[in-house]
Amino acid sequence: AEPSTPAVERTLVLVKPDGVRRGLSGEVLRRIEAKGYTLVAVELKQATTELLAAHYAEHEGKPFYQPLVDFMLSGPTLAVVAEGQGVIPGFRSLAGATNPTEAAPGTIRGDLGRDWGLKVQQNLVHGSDSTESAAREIGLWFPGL
Ligand code: RTP
Ligand code: MG
Repeated sequence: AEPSTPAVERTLVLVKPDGVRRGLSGEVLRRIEAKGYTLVAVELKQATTELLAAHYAEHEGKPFYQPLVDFMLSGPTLAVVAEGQGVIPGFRSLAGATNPTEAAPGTIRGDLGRDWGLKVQQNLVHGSDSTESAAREIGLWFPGL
C-alpha cells in the first residue's frame, strides 16, 4: 500500500508583541512560507483581556498567567493562520522550545530570542499545539474564517 499523505491542516501562529516591536513579523512569515506552508490569513490586532482569557484559559491560575496576559496586552500581535500538511507540529518545530535560552539554533526562538531578564518568557511566537487547540484558537482570533 502507498504511504498515506498527511491531511492538510491549519494552525494559529501569533507573533507576540515582543516580536512585532522588534520588527520580526516579516521574518516569521518568511520562515513559514520558506518551509512550504501557505498563509491563509494575516492580521495585526490589539488583543483584549477577553480574547486572552479565552486563548490562555488552560493557564488560568498559574503563577505566570497575569504577567503573560499583561505582556500580551502591551502592544499589537500579528495573528496568522497557516495551512499545510502537518503544519501544527511543523510550526512547533520551527518555533523551538518555549524557553528561548534552551531553544535550538535554527528555530525562531533559538535564532532570534533570548532571556531578557523578565519574568514572563518573551518568546516571540505562539503556535497551536493540537488540532483541537488550532480550531478553537482560529475561531477566537479570526471569527468567521
Ligand atoms: P505557546 O503556547 O506560546 O506556543 O508556547 P508553548 O506552548 O511553548 O508554552 P505554554 O506552556 O503553552 O505557555 C504559554 C506561554 O506562557 C509563557 N510562559 N511563561 N514559567 C513561565 O514563566 C512561563 N511558562 C510559559 C510563555 O510565553 C509561553 O509561550
Ligand atoms: Mg502553548
